[in-house]
Amino acid sequence: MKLKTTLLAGAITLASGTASLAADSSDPIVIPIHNWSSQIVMSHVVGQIFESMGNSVEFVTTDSQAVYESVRLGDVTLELEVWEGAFGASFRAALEKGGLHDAGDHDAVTREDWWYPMWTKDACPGLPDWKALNECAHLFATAETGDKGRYLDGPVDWLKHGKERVEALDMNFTVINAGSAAALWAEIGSAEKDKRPVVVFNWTPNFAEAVWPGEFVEFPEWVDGCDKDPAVGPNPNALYDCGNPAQGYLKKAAWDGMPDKWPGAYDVLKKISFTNPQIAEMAKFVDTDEMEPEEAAERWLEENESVWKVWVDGGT
Ligand code: TMO
Repeated sequence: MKLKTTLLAGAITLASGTASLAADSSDPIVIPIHNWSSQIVMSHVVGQIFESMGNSVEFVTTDSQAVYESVRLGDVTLELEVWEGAFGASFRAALEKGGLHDAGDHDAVTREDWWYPMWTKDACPGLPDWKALNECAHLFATAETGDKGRYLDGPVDWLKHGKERVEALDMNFTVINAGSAAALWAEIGSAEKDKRPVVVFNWTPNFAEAVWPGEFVEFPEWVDGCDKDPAVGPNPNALYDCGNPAQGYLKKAAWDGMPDKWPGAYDVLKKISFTNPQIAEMAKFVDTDEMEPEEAAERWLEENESVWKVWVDGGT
């Protein structure tokens, strides 16, 4: 069977004159795992697809910024969720150094920024404008933040530059970093009981949008260079004086050595494209339904064969 496949592959190569269709290496494809649910479930979904093709897969838990250096060096094979807002800068820096490449976009459109559940707007009707938020800062004051408003930002490795933005826009807020994604959901959940105004870091696609209707704060629109050139954005002397991209990309990235070492898996990686609802559902299985990520991935694959099987066998 193996011989026949190889011969057939050889014939196709000769006929088409394209790259070799050699078998994938038996070394494990190394997939990184980070600290938010959709990325963990998606990584297991794709890992299980690769395993179904006969590949071996290894998962490693890594920092979500440092991972681009690891992919560039080939210590990690790929990254499935390159969010423009959080990781665009690290991804671009690694691209410039060389060793990793853009393996295509997901269908999903992403946004990551300051966000509030809708009841917050009852107390601060000028929202979603950031200046209105700033005028309402006292509504968000806590014992911890004194007369400043409290903004609960994401874990530090998501590098949201919340503190820099507060300074650049001269806002009356104190930025606190959550220790985990779960701490963000706990903050919204506890505010829900008495409809206390809160503003926290959030993103889409995510399970949260189905649980708590809400909106992103509208900051000065993102302009390329806002994180590199002080002249860009409303404050001529500061970086990070813009919101994150409101229509951000979600990319896949791969080590440059992947196409040669695992051509079959690489071909599938290139075809993989998840939508906003698919990604939100992956997160929901874990964050709402409390499934283990591996179990959530199995369930997703079972229920979505028509989505992923075409990536593997071309839909035949
Ligand atoms: C990187 N994240 C999706 C959590 O903003």
